[in-house]
Amino acid sequence: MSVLRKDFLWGGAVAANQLEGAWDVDGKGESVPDHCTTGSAKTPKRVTATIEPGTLYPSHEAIDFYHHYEEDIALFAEMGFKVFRTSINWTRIFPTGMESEPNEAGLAFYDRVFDCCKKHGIEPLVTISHYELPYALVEKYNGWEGRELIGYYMNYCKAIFERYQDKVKYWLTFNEINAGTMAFGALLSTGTVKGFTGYTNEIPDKPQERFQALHHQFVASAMAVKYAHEHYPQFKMGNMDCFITSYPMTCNPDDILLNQAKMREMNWYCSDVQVRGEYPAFSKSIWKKHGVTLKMEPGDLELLKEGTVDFYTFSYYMSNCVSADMSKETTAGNLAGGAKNPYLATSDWGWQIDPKGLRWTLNEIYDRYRIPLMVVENGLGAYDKKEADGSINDDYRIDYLRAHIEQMIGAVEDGVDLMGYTPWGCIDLVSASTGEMAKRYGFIYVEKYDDGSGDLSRKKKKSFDWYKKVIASNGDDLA
Ligand code: BGP
Repeated sequence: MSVLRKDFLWGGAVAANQLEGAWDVDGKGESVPDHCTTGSAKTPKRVTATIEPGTLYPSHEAIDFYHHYEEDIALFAEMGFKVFRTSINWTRIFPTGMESEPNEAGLAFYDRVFDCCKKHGIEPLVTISHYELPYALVEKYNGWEGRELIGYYMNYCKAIFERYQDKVKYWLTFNEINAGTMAFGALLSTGTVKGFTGYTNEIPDKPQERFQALHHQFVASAMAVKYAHEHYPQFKMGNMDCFITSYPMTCNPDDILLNQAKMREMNWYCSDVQVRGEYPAFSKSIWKKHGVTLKMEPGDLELLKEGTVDFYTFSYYMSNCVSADMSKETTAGNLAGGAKNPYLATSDWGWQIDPKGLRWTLNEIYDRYRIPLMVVENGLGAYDKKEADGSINDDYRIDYLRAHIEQMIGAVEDGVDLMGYTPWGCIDLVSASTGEMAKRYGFIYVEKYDDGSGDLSRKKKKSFDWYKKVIASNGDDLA
């Protein structure tokens, strides 16, 4: 008998910019990903100041969910999804982020998407800002470094809360907000890349800007949560962190301390603010280490206290190790890599596969906060191969997901209150880190390739039927 809640939210997750396409349709403005070219596992993406003719920008067409959403949501329903995590593309609603009135055509698109979900009995879980900052805000304010963005974000929140109050109950204020604690986050998350063009691995790291931007995001998040609680008591508001699970490489106390510092900076710094409503005591040491001086306004700290989230969500793909010994072999990872763990295998992109780490992580988070948790991203990015008969036998993906679900169930047995599970990229989409299609996560294959070719047709992979069975049995049948 399943130990999971009867109303466990099984589903899948995507982000608007990675699947919608239609980047300039119906009044949509340009967002940061619209300025990022295709990359690969070996070649980083490039950021361009203007849209260069003849260059491929994967977000421009993506998998054209904009025109295929009915077919796609019907396939999700066929798998038995209870929830669909997607995001709203800010620039569909406010093309530059700075307009005073929302774009009706953009609002109408998400009406259609949410109505379609409802028709199939699927609950939307909406990320308000998922790496989709209006590019105009980067150019004018250096992204979230500008305090003005708090006001623009609130205009956006008010417009979508008002419009979708009867259609959406679950909201996440920012995707992987802790990306701002890492150099990588400057492009997609904080948007502190004004004037930058070139390869994404060349973006200069400016911790002062990142941490200031992050403070503005915390204030904006708290303001949105407070406003939602006051005006729409039916809403459930969540945070979203990219959980970077790390272990000390050895029992050398140097490794232990270093790992503690890393876990604090990358994981707990942001969620302590969003869940507990205050900067943790160790923040000062982080600011000191990076030479950061935060500018705060009167009332900011009170606001953080008043806008704490109702549930905690996170992405989990991999883990890594922390070593004081710089000579250790390193490994890749989403947002952050680390030292290689000799006990773990890696994905084709070098991310270490660690299902037990998910159980450990769920327990750590729940011990710390005691609010409901949800795993809103998890999955295996892989090169899928189409057989001669057209089938895609992604047993490696099934193995990955099965192992993680088993550990998730283990965590529930340990006492964790887990609301749901939405594996990443339930339909193939553009990779956030590399901008490629070749890194596939889906239960549904999409005929779209990195050279821009493909007729965009959809096809069920082997994992499609497997996941359907998992959902139908509420996690009992993982065979
Ligand atoms: C997370 C992002 C997603 C997603 C995922 C997988 O960091 O929230 O947007 O893309 O990682 O990463 P990638 O697409 O780089 O494989």
